[in-house]
Amino acid sequence: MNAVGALAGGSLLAHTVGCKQPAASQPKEAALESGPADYTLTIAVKPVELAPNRILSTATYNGQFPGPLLRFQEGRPVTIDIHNQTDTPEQLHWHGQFVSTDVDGAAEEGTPFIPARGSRRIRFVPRPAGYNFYHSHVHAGPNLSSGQYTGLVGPVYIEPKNNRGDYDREVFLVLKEFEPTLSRGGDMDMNFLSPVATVKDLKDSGESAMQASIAKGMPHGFEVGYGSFTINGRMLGSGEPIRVKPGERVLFHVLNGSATEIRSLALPGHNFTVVALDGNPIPKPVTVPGLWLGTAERISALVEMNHPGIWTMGDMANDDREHGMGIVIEYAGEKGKPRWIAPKPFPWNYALFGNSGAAVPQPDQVFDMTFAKQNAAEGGFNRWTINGVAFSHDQMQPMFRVSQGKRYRVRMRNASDDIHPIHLHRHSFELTRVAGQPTSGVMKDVVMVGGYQEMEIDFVADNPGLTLFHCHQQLHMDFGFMALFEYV
Ligand SMILES: [Cu+2]
Repeated sequence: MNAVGALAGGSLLAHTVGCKQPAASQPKEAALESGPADYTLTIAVKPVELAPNRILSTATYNGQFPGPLLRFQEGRPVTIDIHNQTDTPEQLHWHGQFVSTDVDGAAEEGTPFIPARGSRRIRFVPRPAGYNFYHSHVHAGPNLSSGQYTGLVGPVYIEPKNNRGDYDREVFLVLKEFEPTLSRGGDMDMNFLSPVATVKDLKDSGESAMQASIAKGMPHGFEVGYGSFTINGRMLGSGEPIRVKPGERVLFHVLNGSATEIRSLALPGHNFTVVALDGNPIPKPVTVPGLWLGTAERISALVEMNHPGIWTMGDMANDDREHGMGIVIEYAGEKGKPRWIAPKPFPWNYALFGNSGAAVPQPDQVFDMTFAKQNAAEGGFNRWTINGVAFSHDQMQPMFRVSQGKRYRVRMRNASDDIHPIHLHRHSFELTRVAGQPTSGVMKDVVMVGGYQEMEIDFVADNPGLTLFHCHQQLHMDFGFMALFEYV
């Protein structure tokens, strides 16, 4: 396979990326108006082959899923042409990067749309280093052919200026489902987060709201389920295996590109040594038996290939893995069918990756946020609120005010039983308290807040402009779970 980098098992990349390396000596401001772009991304509906005879039609970047792996150099400006060949305006969000509101790709912050049948050229300085991604950031609402339900997701790797790390090769993995459908599904049992402590008043208010809604005869709000599951756009067994040699040290860059789902990943007989979360190096590497990723989270983890065989690396949820969420790891010289062995359940605690009990600077101000669900309140969909307010796309009123240079703490309280992968645009935040447990040193841009739990994160207001804060679960963000910070 003639692929750029090592997007294992995926479709061909090299000839569709349309990139050229910008010369280091290129004048910094010359390229915006004229001349070729460094990269071109074309949004168009195309057929995508998930498995033999399993071909579906969805919006893609450059006719492929995932979109091309874009490798940027930290601090070196890039010019990108984005063409939209669909009939609906698009937003392309540079998730995890410290860019300006003009290019971030969020209409709520004021980024111009890429017009239907139109184009936009943008330029920005990629940073910070690490594994990020780009994706559609439009309001899909009930339309499961829009937003991140489509194939509009692609990986970005921003090379650090120095310190390449100790590994033999890199493999990029994009986890994503297709064929979404609505259901009145019940709650998914998701007991992997640790600590497990819930907060009584959050639980009481969430449960009484739910009971009141059911007593009024309301059904459960809609949930989204999927018909097919893929890693790098191929269902388990349909793509190229990842071919390894004993003793190799492989650095996996894993992205949960799902619109709505939490994913896990395990490789029988192997451990993962996590080195970065959401692209940011953690204080020290930590070895775990498997990975958990909320929507939009990324993990970079080293695996030492020291257990020869043919293995399925896949989601720990049997049903999802059997419907495609996996990829085969094939050691040189080994033969046979891929084997799957479930790992023992293990707790996933973000504080494991941080400095225990270490002090963090006092914030200049604390924002309290309570998240709540109004069951089936909006045309059968759950409506979501922050401090009692559902975000309105008609008004786009900022809810919180910050001043440049100050440090803020967001104390999040989840009065619902769902796990929410909470995302802050254009900034990173530091985890300071996870379900009551103090921590420091873990920098992220998405974090899962457990059902009826609390989480505290700190960020420094260092990138002026409207800043979007939202749950990254598309069904939640589209039905109210958003807020804007404004710099004053
Ligand atoms: Cu959510």
